[in-house]
Amino acid sequence: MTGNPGPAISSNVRTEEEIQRMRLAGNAAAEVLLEVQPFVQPGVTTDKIDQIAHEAILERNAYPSPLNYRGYPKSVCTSVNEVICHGIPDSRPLADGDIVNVDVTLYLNGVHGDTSVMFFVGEVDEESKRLVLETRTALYAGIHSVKPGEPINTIGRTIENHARQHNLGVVREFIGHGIGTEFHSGLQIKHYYDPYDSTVIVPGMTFTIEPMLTLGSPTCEMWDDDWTAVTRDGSRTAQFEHTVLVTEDGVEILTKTKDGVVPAEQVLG
Ligand code: EYL
Ligand code: CO
Repeated sequence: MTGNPGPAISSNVRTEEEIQRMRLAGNAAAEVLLEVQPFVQPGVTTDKIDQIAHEAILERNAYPSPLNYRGYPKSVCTSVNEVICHGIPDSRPLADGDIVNVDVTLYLNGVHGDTSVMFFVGEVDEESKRLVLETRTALYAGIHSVKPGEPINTIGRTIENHARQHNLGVVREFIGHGIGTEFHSGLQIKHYYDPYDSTVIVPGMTFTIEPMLTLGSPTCEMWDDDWTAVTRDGSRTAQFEHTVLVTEDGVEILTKTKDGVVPAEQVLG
């Protein structure tokens, strides 16, 4: 006996009862994105998108997790073009050719579900489409690399390899996170390869994977509001996010509807 308690992995593992509640929270978050989709059009403000999502969340007897979280003022994040993440909804109307991420996290029956997708606003240029579609493919490659017994850095290695093959940058400053009864629990999910992160993937873990890829340099800059992260070079950036559960032999996406509709797969065809 050494008295060493070993790495704290048990707190990252959910009970079957928590997992069942997380499926319901994930279902609801996915439904909210599908409800927002028809409103994402040229001329619509991101405040309007926030309002639609806020109402859809309350209708499901849930609470929008970001609202008042560390002082965040809105219910969702809306990140347009060069905004990497945590864009705050405002009165600017979306313009033809914009790309926008809508990030929904809700708290239902004691647990959180967190998911985001990109939407095309009107007609989008080919380079932006490529960025968005390859970012989605990178998320799925990362998800499908999840296997119990493997080190958690497999996820970031897979995502970074995909990005490199397509000449896209990977943002390093924002990472996926453990999620459950807390919005952010201990686990860190990097979207690039960290050789020193040898945490082992265990059945029952729940976390987000939410890669942000860039057409130009992935170097970040923060706006004076201290929330909005943008690319320093102003290049466009894209993000998709799912909440996932590690199963005995792989992974289950929690942020899909009861009928198995996955917004990230549906919204862009
Ligand atoms: C709130 C608080 C600075 C969100 C996520 C909203 C943002 C910036 C202070 C993660 C962390 C959403 O959805 C998220 N991850 O997928 N903070 C978040 N805030 C916020
Ligand atoms: Co999120």
